[in-house]
Amino acid sequence: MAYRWKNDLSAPDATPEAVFMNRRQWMAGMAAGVALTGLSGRARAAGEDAGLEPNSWEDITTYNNYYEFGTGKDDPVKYADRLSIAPWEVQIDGLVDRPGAYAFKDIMARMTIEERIYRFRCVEAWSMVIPWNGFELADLLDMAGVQAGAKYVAFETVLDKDAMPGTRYPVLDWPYVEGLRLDEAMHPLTIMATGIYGRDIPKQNGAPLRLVVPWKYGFKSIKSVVRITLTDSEPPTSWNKANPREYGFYSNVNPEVDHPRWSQATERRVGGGIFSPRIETPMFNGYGEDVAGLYDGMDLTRFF
Ligand SMILES: Nc1nc2c(c(=O)[nH]1)N[C@H]1C(S)=C(S)[C@@H](COP(=O)(O)O)O[C@H]1N2
Ligand SMILES: [Mo]
Repeated sequence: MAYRWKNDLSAPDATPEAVFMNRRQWMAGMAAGVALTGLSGRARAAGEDAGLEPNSWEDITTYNNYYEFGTGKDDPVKYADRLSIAPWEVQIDGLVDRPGAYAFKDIMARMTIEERIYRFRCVEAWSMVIPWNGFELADLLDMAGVQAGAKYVAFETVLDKDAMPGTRYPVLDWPYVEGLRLDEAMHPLTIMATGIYGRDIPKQNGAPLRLVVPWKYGFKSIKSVVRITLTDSEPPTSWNKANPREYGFYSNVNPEVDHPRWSQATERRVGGGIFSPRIETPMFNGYGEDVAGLYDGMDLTRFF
């Protein structure tokens, strides 16, 4: 299957970046002609794309949005350590055959962890490239058994008021909630991330597992998920509830639909330095070839 390349980042004491570079050399070797079943030409090319040069561990783990810990980009790294993540359970319920509280460690034992190097585009018009480790959300949903009537998937973040100083303020209606249409959730690009650079995902990035939907604005990629509910109607989402004029349910990256207060045509790549030129934002964040078909016939200005 396309996109599926196995995670071989297992060397425990190498620095993440060093392990990662070895991996890239290995990928380059593959591109030079060694056959590997299942790795599509497109995925291979993407690994060598200059626009896919990953951000540093430092950038990815110190410049964060996680409003439960505060609205500053450095609040999550300051406070997220207060959150207890072990043991962790994910409640999977609604229109599924096997509802229940699934222990994170049992989920991990059953999922195939892969590496996905994805562009990540925040609605605030900054971006990064992040080498995630994780598994396809479709595999988790299959484990629970999606029933025929399910059309949407709702997600919820943990709410621990003692550990999360930001939740004392009604910036958003806590807990943070998000949602996807079922076909978006089942798409092979949609993952639950559990790692970055081969290490466990840090708390400020949404430990122990968070959604990543690379063709949508970053706020759809909900962190520290404790509940996944299969439903037959479009679930409420936090930013849409807070400001429906500015944040739609779909929130696909779209350079032609500006935010009411700023342009979405270009973005600032984090880590490039303040004088680095802005780069053009591609439709669907560059994943249109894979996902545009999900929206055939839809007016993406209306369903923004
Ligand atoms: N629970 C929760 N999830 C969240 C957020 C949040 O504030 N709370 N912020 C979102 C936004 S706006 C972005 S851009 C990404 C940021 O992910 P990162 O900090 O790992 O880069 O997380 C998203 N998921
Ligand atoms: Mo964001």
